[in-house]
Amino acid sequence: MELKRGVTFSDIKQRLDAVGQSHLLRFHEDLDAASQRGLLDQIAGIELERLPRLVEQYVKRKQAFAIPSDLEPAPCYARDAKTWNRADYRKKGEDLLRAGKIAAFTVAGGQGTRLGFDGPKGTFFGTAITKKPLFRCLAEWILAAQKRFGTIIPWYVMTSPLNHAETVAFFQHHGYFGLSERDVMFFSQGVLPSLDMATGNLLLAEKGMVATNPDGHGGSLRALWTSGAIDDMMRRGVEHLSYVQIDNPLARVIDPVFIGLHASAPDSSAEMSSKMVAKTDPGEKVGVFCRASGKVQVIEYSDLPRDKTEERNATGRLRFNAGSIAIHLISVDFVARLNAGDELSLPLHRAEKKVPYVDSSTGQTIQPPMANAVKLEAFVFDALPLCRSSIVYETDRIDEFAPIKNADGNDSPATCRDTQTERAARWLEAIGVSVPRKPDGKADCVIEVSPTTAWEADDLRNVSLPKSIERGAELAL
Ligand code: UD2
Repeated sequence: MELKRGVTFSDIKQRLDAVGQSHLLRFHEDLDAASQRGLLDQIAGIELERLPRLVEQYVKRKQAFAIPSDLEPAPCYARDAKTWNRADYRKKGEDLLRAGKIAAFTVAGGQGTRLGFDGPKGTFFGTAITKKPLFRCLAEWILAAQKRFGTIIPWYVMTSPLNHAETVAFFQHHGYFGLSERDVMFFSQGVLPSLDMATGNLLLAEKGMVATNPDGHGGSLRALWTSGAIDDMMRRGVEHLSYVQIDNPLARVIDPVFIGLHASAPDSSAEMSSKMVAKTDPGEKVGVFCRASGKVQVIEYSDLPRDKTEERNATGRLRFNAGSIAIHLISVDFVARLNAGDELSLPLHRAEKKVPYVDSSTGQTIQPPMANAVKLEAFVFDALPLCRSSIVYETDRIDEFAPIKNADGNDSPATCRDTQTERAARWLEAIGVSVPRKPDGKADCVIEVSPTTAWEADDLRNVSLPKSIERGAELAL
Protein backbone atom coordinates (compact mmCIF):
# COMPACT_ATOMS: atom_id res chain seq x y z
CA MET A 1 0.00 0.00 0.00
CA GLU A 2 2.71 2.45 -0.80
CA LEU A 3 1.68 5.80 -2.21
CA LYS A 4 3.00 5.91 -5.75
CA ARG A 5 5.41 8.75 -6.35
CA GLY A 6 3.56 11.80 -7.57
CA VAL A 7 0.12 10.74 -6.24
CA THR A 8 -1.46 13.81 -4.70
CA PHE A 9 -4.54 14.73 -2.73
CA SER A 10 -6.24 15.88 -5.91
CA ASP A 11 -5.41 12.61 -7.74
CA ILE A 12 -6.97 10.65 -4.93
CA LYS A 13 -9.95 12.98 -4.74
CA GLN A 14 -10.53 12.58 -8.46
CA ARG A 15 -10.40 8.78 -8.24
CA LEU A 16 -12.79 8.82 -5.29
CA ASP A 17 -15.20 11.21 -7.03
CA ALA A 18 -15.28 8.88 -10.03
CA VAL A 19 -16.63 6.05 -7.88
CA GLY A 20 -18.75 8.18 -5.53
CA GLN A 21 -16.53 7.65 -2.45
CA SER A 22 -15.22 11.13 -1.71
CA HIS A 23 -16.69 11.00 1.82
CA LEU A 24 -13.43 9.24 2.76
CA LEU A 25 -11.73 12.66 2.63
CA ARG A 26 -14.43 14.36 4.71
CA PHE A 27 -12.12 14.71 7.75
CA HIS A 28 -8.84 15.09 5.88
CA GLU A 29 -8.46 18.70 6.99
CA ASP A 30 -8.79 17.72 10.68
CA LEU A 31 -5.84 15.32 10.52
CA ASP A 32 -2.19 16.06 11.22
CA ALA A 33 0.24 15.76 8.31
CA ALA A 34 1.30 12.17 9.09
CA SER A 35 -2.29 10.96 9.34
CA GLN A 36 -3.21 12.77 6.11
CA ARG A 37 -0.36 10.99 4.34
CA GLY A 38 -1.37 7.69 5.94
CA LEU A 39 -4.92 8.04 4.69
CA LEU A 40 -3.88 8.96 1.15
CA ASP A 41 -1.39 6.07 1.12
CA GLN A 42 -4.09 3.68 2.22
CA ILE A 43 -6.63 4.87 -0.36
CA ALA A 44 -4.00 4.76 -3.12
CA GLY A 45 -3.54 1.05 -2.36
CA ILE A 46 -7.25 0.21 -2.79
CA GLU A 47 -8.36 -0.91 -6.24
CA LEU A 48 -11.10 1.72 -6.47
CA GLU A 49 -11.81 0.99 -10.12
CA ARG A 50 -12.92 -2.52 -9.14
CA LEU A 51 -15.33 -1.22 -6.54
CA PRO A 52 -18.53 -0.66 -8.58
CA ARG A 53 -18.36 -4.28 -9.81
CA LEU A 54 -17.81 -5.60 -6.26
CA VAL A 55 -20.73 -3.56 -4.94
CA GLU A 56 -22.99 -4.74 -7.74
CA GLN A 57 -21.97 -8.38 -7.31
CA TYR A 58 -21.70 -8.74 -3.54
CA VAL A 59 -23.60 -5.90 -1.83
CA LYS A 60 -26.59 -5.14 -4.03
CA ARG A 61 -27.09 -8.82 -4.82
CA LYS A 62 -26.51 -11.77 -2.54
CA GLN A 63 -25.47 -14.21 -5.18
CA ALA A 64 -26.65 -17.68 -4.24
CA PHE A 65 -23.97 -20.32 -4.67
CA ALA A 66 -24.71 -22.19 -7.90
CA ILE A 67 -24.55 -25.94 -7.30
CA PRO A 68 -23.24 -27.70 -10.43
CA SER A 69 -25.77 -30.18 -11.83
CA ASP A 70 -23.18 -32.97 -12.09
CA LEU A 71 -21.95 -32.59 -8.50
CA GLU A 72 -20.63 -35.84 -7.01
CA PRO A 73 -18.39 -36.73 -4.06
CA ALA A 74 -14.68 -36.36 -4.87
CA PRO A 75 -12.76 -39.64 -5.06
CA CYS A 76 -10.10 -40.07 -2.42
CA TYR A 77 -7.11 -42.16 -1.39
CA ALA A 78 -8.80 -43.95 1.51
CA ARG A 79 -6.64 -44.68 4.57
CA ASP A 80 -7.27 -48.38 4.68
CA ALA A 81 -7.57 -49.12 0.94
CA LYS A 82 -5.31 -51.79 -0.50
CA THR A 83 -5.38 -50.14 -3.92
CA TRP A 84 -2.37 -47.92 -3.25
CA ASN A 85 0.94 -48.64 -1.61
CA ARG A 86 1.42 -46.45 1.42
CA ALA A 87 5.03 -47.48 1.95
CA ASP A 88 6.00 -46.56 -1.63
CA TYR A 89 4.48 -43.10 -1.36
CA ARG A 90 6.01 -42.56 2.05
CA LYS A 91 9.42 -43.35 0.59
CA LYS A 92 8.83 -40.90 -2.28
CA GLY A 93 7.85 -38.18 0.19
CA GLU A 94 10.89 -38.87 2.36
CA ASP A 95 13.17 -38.62 -0.67
CA LEU A 96 11.75 -35.19 -1.50
CA LEU A 97 12.24 -34.08 2.09
CA ARG A 98 15.85 -35.28 2.15
CA ALA A 99 16.48 -33.43 -1.10
CA GLY A 100 15.24 -30.15 0.46
CA LYS A 101 12.26 -29.83 -1.90
CA ILE A 102 9.62 -29.16 0.76
CA ALA A 103 8.77 -26.00 2.74
CA ALA A 104 6.13 -25.46 5.41
CA PHE A 105 3.53 -22.74 4.97
CA THR A 106 1.16 -21.51 7.66
CA VAL A 107 -1.72 -19.09 7.22
CA ALA A 108 -1.93 -17.05 10.41
CA GLY A 109 -3.54 -13.83 9.24
CA GLY A 110 -7.04 -14.50 10.60
CA GLN A 111 -8.50 -12.40 13.37
CA GLY A 112 -9.56 -15.19 15.78
CA THR A 113 -12.72 -13.28 16.67
CA ARG A 114 -14.66 -16.43 17.58
CA LEU A 115 -12.07 -17.39 20.18
CA GLY A 116 -12.39 -14.00 21.82
CA PHE A 117 -8.60 -13.77 22.01
CA ASP A 118 -7.04 -10.41 21.37
CA GLY A 119 -3.74 -11.20 19.70
CA PRO A 120 -2.30 -13.32 16.90
CA LYS A 121 -3.96 -16.73 17.21
CA GLY A 122 -0.58 -18.46 17.01
CA THR A 123 0.27 -16.97 20.40
CA PHE A 124 -2.73 -18.74 22.01
CA PHE A 125 -1.91 -21.97 23.85
CA GLY A 126 -2.28 -25.19 21.88
CA THR A 127 -1.41 -27.80 24.52
CA ALA A 128 -3.19 -28.38 27.81
CA ILE A 129 -0.33 -29.17 30.18
CA THR A 130 2.71 -27.24 29.00
CA LYS A 131 0.55 -24.52 27.39
CA LYS A 132 2.75 -24.29 24.33
CA PRO A 133 1.61 -21.57 21.94
CA LEU A 134 0.18 -22.78 18.64
CA PHE A 135 3.21 -21.40 16.78
CA ARG A 136 5.47 -23.61 18.93
CA CYS A 137 3.31 -26.69 18.27
CA LEU A 138 3.87 -26.28 14.52
CA ALA A 139 7.53 -25.30 14.93
CA GLU A 140 8.19 -28.55 16.82
CA TRP A 141 6.89 -30.56 13.86
CA ILE A 142 9.29 -28.74 11.60
CA LEU A 143 12.18 -29.25 14.04
CA ALA A 144 11.37 -32.96 14.28
CA ALA A 145 11.14 -33.32 10.50
CA GLN A 146 14.43 -31.50 9.95
CA LYS A 147 16.16 -33.87 12.35
CA ARG A 148 14.50 -36.99 11.00
CA PHE A 149 15.36 -36.26 7.37
CA GLY A 150 18.62 -34.36 7.89
CA THR A 151 17.30 -31.40 5.94
CA ILE A 152 16.25 -27.77 6.17
CA ILE A 153 12.53 -27.08 5.93
CA PRO A 154 12.01 -23.34 5.45
CA TRP A 155 8.85 -22.04 7.12
CA TYR A 156 6.78 -19.27 5.52
CA VAL A 157 4.26 -17.64 7.86
CA MET A 158 1.51 -15.44 6.44
CA THR A 159 0.33 -12.71 8.78
CA SER A 160 -2.03 -9.80 8.18
CA PRO A 161 -1.34 -6.08 8.57
CA LEU A 162 -3.28 -6.36 11.85
CA ASN A 163 -0.96 -8.90 13.49
CA HIS A 164 2.31 -8.82 11.52
CA ALA A 165 4.51 -6.87 13.94
CA GLU A 166 3.21 -8.74 16.98
CA THR A 167 3.78 -12.10 15.30
CA VAL A 168 7.36 -11.32 14.32
CA ALA A 169 8.10 -9.98 17.82
CA PHE A 170 6.68 -13.20 19.34
CA PHE A 171 9.02 -15.36 17.26
CA GLN A 172 11.97 -13.15 18.16
CA HIS A 173 11.07 -13.27 21.83
CA HIS A 174 10.93 -17.08 21.72
CA GLY A 175 14.15 -17.51 19.76
CA TYR A 176 12.22 -18.80 16.73
CA PHE A 177 11.34 -21.84 18.85
CA GLY A 178 14.72 -23.38 18.11
CA LEU A 179 14.49 -22.94 14.33
CA SER A 180 17.08 -20.94 12.49
CA GLU A 181 15.98 -17.32 12.03
CA ARG A 182 17.12 -17.33 8.41
CA ASP A 183 14.76 -20.21 7.60
CA VAL A 184 11.60 -18.54 8.94
CA MET A 185 10.00 -15.94 6.65
CA PHE A 186 7.02 -13.73 7.41
CA PHE A 187 4.89 -11.83 4.96
CA SER A 188 1.62 -10.04 5.27
CA GLN A 189 -1.49 -10.83 3.25
CA GLY A 190 -3.48 -8.11 1.50
CA VAL A 191 -6.67 -6.44 2.67
CA LEU A 192 -10.00 -5.57 1.09
CA PRO A 193 -12.24 -2.70 2.12
CA SER A 194 -15.30 -3.53 4.22
CA LEU A 195 -18.42 -2.22 2.45
CA ASP A 196 -21.49 -0.59 3.95
CA MET A 197 -24.30 -3.11 3.54
CA ALA A 198 -26.96 -0.51 2.69
CA THR A 199 -25.02 1.66 0.23
CA GLY A 200 -21.89 -0.23 -0.82
CA ASN A 201 -19.82 2.73 0.41
CA LEU A 202 -16.38 2.33 1.87
CA LEU A 203 -16.32 2.97 5.63
CA LEU A 204 -13.93 4.99 7.74
CA ALA A 205 -12.72 3.01 10.76
CA GLU A 206 -11.18 6.25 12.02
CA LYS A 207 -11.12 9.74 10.53
CA GLY A 208 -7.78 8.91 8.99
CA MET A 209 -8.26 5.21 8.24
CA VAL A 210 -10.47 3.21 5.88
CA ALA A 211 -12.10 0.09 7.38
CA THR A 212 -10.53 -2.97 5.79
CA ASN A 213 -10.30 -6.68 6.50
CA PRO A 214 -7.68 -9.31 5.60
CA ASP A 215 -8.49 -10.70 2.15
CA GLY A 216 -8.99 -14.31 3.30
CA HIS A 217 -6.57 -17.23 3.24
CA GLY A 218 -7.07 -17.27 -0.53
CA GLY A 219 -5.10 -14.02 -0.47
CA SER A 220 -2.07 -16.17 0.33
CA LEU A 221 -1.74 -17.30 -3.28
CA ARG A 222 -1.20 -13.70 -4.33
CA ALA A 223 0.83 -12.66 -1.28
CA LEU A 224 3.23 -15.61 -1.70
CA TRP A 225 4.04 -14.10 -5.07
CA THR A 226 4.08 -10.36 -4.35
CA SER A 227 6.07 -10.77 -1.12
CA GLY A 228 8.95 -12.49 -2.92
CA ALA A 229 8.37 -15.73 -0.97
CA ILE A 230 8.06 -17.74 -4.20
CA ASP A 231 11.34 -16.25 -5.47
CA ASP A 232 12.97 -17.24 -2.20
CA MET A 233 11.68 -20.81 -2.59
CA MET A 234 12.94 -21.01 -6.15
CA ARG A 235 16.37 -19.85 -5.00
CA ARG A 236 16.36 -22.56 -2.35
CA GLY A 237 15.19 -25.26 -4.76
CA VAL A 238 11.91 -25.77 -2.87
CA GLU A 239 9.24 -27.39 -5.08
CA HIS A 240 6.23 -27.90 -2.81
CA LEU A 241 4.61 -26.13 0.13
CA SER A 242 2.95 -27.99 2.95
CA TYR A 243 0.00 -25.71 3.85
CA VAL A 244 -1.56 -25.78 7.33
CA GLN A 245 -3.74 -23.39 9.31
CA ILE A 246 -2.53 -21.93 12.58
CA ASP A 247 -5.55 -23.21 14.52
CA ASN A 248 -4.75 -26.95 14.45
CA PRO A 249 -1.93 -27.98 16.82
CA LEU A 250 -2.33 -31.62 15.80
CA ALA A 251 -1.64 -30.97 12.11
CA ARG A 252 1.08 -33.17 10.65
CA VAL A 253 2.88 -30.15 9.30
CA ILE A 254 5.15 -32.44 7.36
CA ASP A 255 3.67 -35.74 6.20
CA PRO A 256 5.82 -37.91 3.89
CA VAL A 257 2.90 -40.11 2.73
CA PHE A 258 0.87 -37.06 1.68
CA ILE A 259 3.90 -35.48 0.01
CA GLY A 260 4.56 -38.70 -1.92
CA LEU A 261 0.94 -38.96 -3.08
CA HIS A 262 0.79 -35.31 -4.10
CA ALA A 263 4.05 -35.46 -6.04
CA SER A 264 3.68 -38.82 -7.74
CA ALA A 265 0.18 -40.37 -7.66
CA PRO A 266 -0.88 -41.15 -11.24
CA ASP A 267 -3.95 -38.92 -11.08
CA SER A 268 -2.20 -35.98 -9.36
CA SER A 269 -0.92 -33.04 -11.36
CA ALA A 270 1.27 -32.30 -8.29
CA GLU A 271 -0.18 -28.77 -8.33
CA MET A 272 -2.48 -28.75 -5.28
CA SER A 273 -3.66 -31.69 -3.17
CA SER A 274 -5.76 -31.94 -0.03
CA LYS A 275 -6.43 -33.97 3.08
CA MET A 276 -9.88 -34.99 4.28
CA VAL A 277 -11.43 -36.68 7.29
CA ALA A 278 -14.83 -38.35 7.31
CA LYS A 279 -17.38 -35.88 8.69
CA THR A 280 -18.70 -36.69 12.17
CA ASP A 281 -22.22 -35.53 11.41
CA PRO A 282 -24.02 -33.62 8.65
CA GLY A 283 -23.83 -30.36 10.62
CA GLU A 284 -20.06 -30.34 11.09
CA LYS A 285 -18.72 -26.97 9.95
CA VAL A 286 -16.15 -28.03 7.41
CA GLY A 287 -16.08 -27.66 3.64
CA VAL A 288 -16.73 -30.83 1.63
CA PHE A 289 -14.65 -32.22 -1.24
CA CYS A 290 -16.82 -32.67 -4.31
CA ARG A 291 -16.22 -33.11 -8.01
CA ALA A 292 -17.95 -31.36 -10.90
CA SER A 293 -17.00 -31.31 -14.60
CA GLY A 294 -14.17 -33.64 -13.67
CA LYS A 295 -12.60 -31.13 -11.26
CA VAL A 296 -12.15 -31.48 -7.51
CA GLN A 297 -13.50 -28.56 -5.52
CA VAL A 298 -14.47 -27.72 -1.95
CA ILE A 299 -17.98 -26.54 -1.25
CA GLU A 300 -18.14 -24.66 2.04
CA TYR A 301 -20.62 -26.15 4.55
CA SER A 302 -22.84 -23.10 4.36
CA ASP A 303 -23.17 -23.46 0.56
CA LEU A 304 -23.94 -27.17 0.35
CA PRO A 305 -27.74 -27.64 0.16
CA ARG A 306 -29.32 -29.53 3.02
CA ASP A 307 -30.45 -32.50 0.90
CA LYS A 308 -26.84 -33.05 -0.18
CA THR A 309 -25.44 -32.44 3.33
CA GLU A 310 -27.74 -35.11 4.75
CA GLU A 311 -27.77 -37.59 1.84
CA ARG A 312 -26.61 -41.09 2.82
CA ASN A 313 -25.54 -44.06 0.73
CA ALA A 314 -26.79 -47.64 1.13
CA THR A 315 -24.45 -48.34 4.07
CA GLY A 316 -25.74 -45.29 5.97
CA ARG A 317 -22.55 -43.30 5.43
CA LEU A 318 -22.94 -39.64 4.45
CA ARG A 319 -22.58 -39.46 0.66
CA PHE A 320 -20.76 -36.11 0.79
CA ASN A 321 -18.61 -37.02 3.79
CA ALA A 322 -15.13 -35.81 2.78
CA GLY A 323 -14.58 -32.98 5.26
CA SER A 324 -11.79 -30.54 4.49
CA ILE A 325 -9.29 -30.07 7.32
CA ALA A 326 -7.59 -27.29 5.39
CA ILE A 327 -4.31 -29.11 4.86
CA HIS A 328 -2.89 -28.93 1.35
CA LEU A 329 0.26 -29.45 -0.65
CA ILE A 330 0.80 -26.74 -3.23
CA SER A 331 3.54 -26.64 -5.81
CA VAL A 332 5.68 -23.57 -6.23
CA ASP A 333 5.18 -23.79 -10.00
CA PHE A 334 1.40 -23.76 -9.55
CA VAL A 335 1.51 -20.54 -7.49
CA ALA A 336 3.81 -19.02 -10.11
CA ARG A 337 1.46 -20.09 -12.91
CA LEU A 338 -1.57 -18.61 -11.12
CA ASN A 339 0.21 -15.29 -10.80
CA ALA A 340 1.58 -15.13 -14.32
CA GLY A 341 -0.15 -12.85 -16.81
CA ASP A 342 -3.43 -11.38 -15.67
CA GLU A 343 -3.90 -10.76 -12.00
CA LEU A 344 -4.91 -13.85 -10.08
CA SER A 345 -8.57 -13.63 -9.28
CA LEU A 346 -10.31 -16.18 -7.09
CA PRO A 347 -14.03 -15.79 -6.44
CA LEU A 348 -14.87 -13.74 -3.35
CA HIS A 349 -17.14 -14.88 -0.54
CA ARG A 350 -19.28 -12.41 1.36
CA ALA A 351 -19.93 -12.31 5.10
CA GLU A 352 -22.11 -9.80 6.95
CA LYS A 353 -20.28 -8.32 9.96
CA LYS A 354 -20.54 -5.59 12.58
CA VAL A 355 -17.94 -3.01 11.62
CA PRO A 356 -17.59 0.15 13.76
CA TYR A 357 -17.34 3.26 11.58
CA VAL A 358 -17.08 7.04 11.70
CA ASP A 359 -20.36 8.72 10.75
CA SER A 360 -19.36 11.02 7.89
CA SER A 361 -21.88 13.71 8.84
CA THR A 362 -21.12 13.93 12.59
CA GLY A 363 -17.61 12.49 12.91
CA GLN A 364 -18.87 10.24 15.74
CA THR A 365 -17.74 6.62 15.91
CA ILE A 366 -20.74 4.32 15.68
CA GLN A 367 -20.76 0.82 17.21
CA PRO A 368 -23.45 -0.86 15.13
CA PRO A 369 -25.83 -3.13 17.09
CA MET A 370 -26.13 -5.54 14.19
CA ALA A 371 -24.27 -6.44 11.00
CA ASN A 372 -23.84 -3.29 8.93
CA ALA A 373 -21.06 -4.24 6.53
CA VAL A 374 -20.10 -6.78 3.92
CA LYS A 375 -16.67 -8.32 4.31
CA LEU A 376 -15.18 -10.06 1.28
CA GLU A 377 -12.66 -12.89 1.41
CA ALA A 378 -11.00 -15.30 -1.01
CA PHE A 379 -10.66 -18.98 -0.03
CA VAL A 380 -7.52 -20.93 -0.87
CA PHE A 381 -9.46 -24.06 -1.82
CA ASP A 382 -11.05 -22.17 -4.72
CA ALA A 383 -7.73 -22.72 -6.48
CA LEU A 384 -8.38 -26.49 -6.63
CA PRO A 385 -10.48 -26.38 -9.82
CA LEU A 386 -7.65 -24.41 -11.46
CA CYS A 387 -5.39 -27.47 -11.18
CA ARG A 388 -5.08 -29.78 -14.15
CA SER A 389 -6.03 -32.52 -11.70
CA SER A 390 -6.05 -32.78 -7.94
CA ILE A 391 -6.16 -35.60 -5.39
CA VAL A 392 -7.66 -35.97 -1.92
CA TYR A 393 -6.10 -38.15 0.77
CA GLU A 394 -8.13 -39.47 3.70
CA THR A 395 -6.53 -39.21 7.09
CA ASP A 396 -7.56 -40.05 10.65
CA ARG A 397 -9.31 -37.29 12.57
CA ILE A 398 -7.80 -38.31 15.91
CA ASP A 399 -4.39 -38.35 14.34
CA GLU A 400 -4.37 -34.83 13.01
CA PHE A 401 -7.43 -32.68 13.40
CA ALA A 402 -8.24 -30.82 16.60
CA PRO A 403 -8.67 -27.17 15.70
CA ILE A 404 -9.09 -24.44 18.29
CA LYS A 405 -11.68 -22.01 17.01
CA ASN A 406 -14.09 -21.30 19.88
CA ALA A 407 -13.58 -20.54 23.56
CA ASP A 408 -15.97 -23.37 24.59
CA GLY A 409 -17.95 -26.20 23.05
CA ASN A 410 -16.93 -27.61 19.65
CA ASP A 411 -13.43 -26.94 18.36
CA SER A 412 -12.29 -25.42 21.65
CA PRO A 413 -9.20 -25.84 23.86
CA ALA A 414 -11.13 -28.55 25.77
CA THR A 415 -11.96 -30.66 22.69
CA CYS A 416 -8.41 -30.15 21.43
CA ARG A 417 -6.99 -31.41 24.75
CA ASP A 418 -9.26 -34.48 24.59
CA THR A 419 -8.20 -35.31 21.03
CA GLN A 420 -4.52 -34.86 21.84
CA THR A 421 -4.96 -37.15 24.85
CA GLU A 422 -6.84 -39.75 22.81
CA ARG A 423 -4.15 -39.81 20.14
CA ALA A 424 -1.43 -40.20 22.76
CA ALA A 425 -3.45 -42.85 24.61
CA ARG A 426 -3.80 -44.93 21.42
CA TRP A 427 -0.07 -44.67 20.75
CA LEU A 428 0.77 -45.71 24.32
CA GLU A 429 -1.68 -48.62 24.23
CA ALA A 430 -0.25 -49.72 20.87
CA ILE A 431 3.14 -50.24 22.54
CA GLY A 432 1.69 -51.95 25.61
CA VAL A 433 1.29 -49.12 28.13
CA SER A 434 -1.99 -49.28 30.02
CA VAL A 435 -4.06 -46.07 29.94
CA PRO A 436 -6.96 -45.57 32.43
CA ARG A 437 -10.32 -45.11 30.74
CA LYS A 438 -13.70 -43.90 31.99
CA PRO A 439 -16.90 -45.92 31.54
CA ASP A 440 -17.63 -43.93 28.36
CA GLY A 441 -14.27 -45.04 26.94
CA LYS A 442 -12.53 -41.67 27.23
CA ALA A 443 -9.01 -41.60 28.65
CA ASP A 444 -9.10 -40.67 32.35
CA CYS A 445 -5.92 -38.59 32.26
CA VAL A 446 -4.37 -35.82 30.17
CA ILE A 447 -1.44 -36.61 27.87
CA GLU A 448 0.41 -34.47 25.37
CA VAL A 449 3.21 -35.65 23.12
CA SER A 450 5.59 -33.29 21.40
CA PRO A 451 6.42 -34.21 17.81
CA THR A 452 10.06 -33.91 18.83
CA THR A 453 9.39 -36.94 21.09
CA ALA A 454 7.16 -38.97 18.74
CA TRP A 455 5.44 -38.71 15.38
CA GLU A 456 3.72 -42.04 15.70
CA ALA A 457 3.31 -44.89 18.18
CA ASP A 458 6.54 -46.66 17.23
CA ASP A 459 8.67 -43.63 18.16
CA LEU A 460 7.51 -44.03 21.77
CA ARG A 461 9.36 -47.36 22.01
CA ASN A 462 12.56 -45.36 22.52
CA VAL A 463 11.08 -43.33 25.37
CA SER A 464 11.28 -44.39 29.01
CA LEU A 465 7.65 -44.88 30.06
CA PRO A 466 5.74 -46.36 33.01
CA LYS A 467 3.88 -49.66 32.45
CA SER A 468 0.62 -47.90 33.19
CA ILE A 469 -0.61 -44.33 33.53
CA GLU A 470 -2.32 -43.37 36.78
CA ARG A 471 -5.94 -42.30 36.79
CA GLY A 472 -6.15 -38.48 36.68
CA ALA A 473 -2.46 -38.11 35.80
CA GLU A 474 -1.06 -35.35 33.60
CA LEU A 475 1.77 -36.54 31.39
CA ALA A 476 3.73 -34.37 28.97
CA LEU A 477 6.10 -36.35 26.76
C1 UD2 B 1 -11.90 -23.42 7.71
C2 UD2 B 1 -12.54 -23.90 6.42
C3 UD2 B 1 -13.43 -25.11 6.69
C4 UD2 B 1 -12.61 -26.21 7.35
C5 UD2 B 1 -11.97 -25.66 8.62
C6 UD2 B 1 -11.04 -26.68 9.23
C7 UD2 B 1 -12.85 -21.82 5.24
C8 UD2 B 1 -13.76 -20.83 4.68
N1 UD2 B 1 -13.37 -22.84 5.87
O1 UD2 B 1 -12.95 -22.91 8.51
O2 UD2 B 1 -13.97 -25.62 5.49
O3 UD2 B 1 -11.65 -26.70 6.45
O4 UD2 B 1 -11.20 -24.47 8.37
O5 UD2 B 1 -10.50 -26.20 10.40
O6 UD2 B 1 -11.65 -21.75 5.08
N2 UD2 B 1 -6.80 -16.91 7.74
C9 UD2 B 1 -5.84 -16.03 7.26
N3 UD2 B 1 -6.28 -14.89 6.68
C10 UD2 B 1 -7.59 -14.57 6.55
C11 UD2 B 1 -8.55 -15.47 7.04
C12 UD2 B 1 -8.13 -16.64 7.64
O7 UD2 B 1 -4.65 -16.28 7.37
O8 UD2 B 1 -7.88 -13.51 5.99
C13 UD2 B 1 -6.35 -18.15 8.38
C14 UD2 B 1 -6.64 -18.17 9.86
O9 UD2 B 1 -5.60 -17.56 10.59
C15 UD2 B 1 -6.75 -19.66 10.11
C16 UD2 B 1 -7.35 -20.19 8.80
O10 UD2 B 1 -7.07 -19.23 7.82
O11 UD2 B 1 -5.47 -20.24 10.25
C17 UD2 B 1 -8.83 -20.56 8.90
O12 UD2 B 1 -9.62 -19.46 8.90
P1 UD2 B 1 -11.08 -19.43 9.47
O13 UD2 B 1 -11.01 -19.53 10.94
O14 UD2 B 1 -11.75 -18.26 8.89
O15 UD2 B 1 -11.73 -20.74 8.84
P2 UD2 B 1 -12.88 -21.63 9.44
O16 UD2 B 1 -12.54 -22.05 10.79
O17 UD2 B 1 -14.18 -20.96 9.27
